[in-house]
Amino acid sequence: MVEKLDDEARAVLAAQLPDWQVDGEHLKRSFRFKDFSEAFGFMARVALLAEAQDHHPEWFNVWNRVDIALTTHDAGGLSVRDVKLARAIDALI
Ligand code: H2B
Repeated sequence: MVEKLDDEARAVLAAQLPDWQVDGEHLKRSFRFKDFSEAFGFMARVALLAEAQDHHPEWFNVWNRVDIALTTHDAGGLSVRDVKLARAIDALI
């Protein structure tokens, strides 16, 4: 069972993941693309990462916009799995 991040680990998230916002028990980032095709292609690549990590985003798409919120349902909050997936998503951009 994965553990929630402790206060010390949460305190360094902003420095570790400067493009993500910590919002309660979620890590959030919004992406804008040229059009729907680019946005959906990105989502497909994220989906493959998510499957490989067995860790899945909460997300919302409208045309060229993709909003991603990461949390660990099994832990009831943020865990290292969210940090790992956020880093992998950043590496796609
Ligand atoms: N994704 C997220 N975001 N949190 C989880 O706790 C989680 C998941 N658990 N994907 C995984 C799948 C779990 O349900 C399966 C059984 O491994």
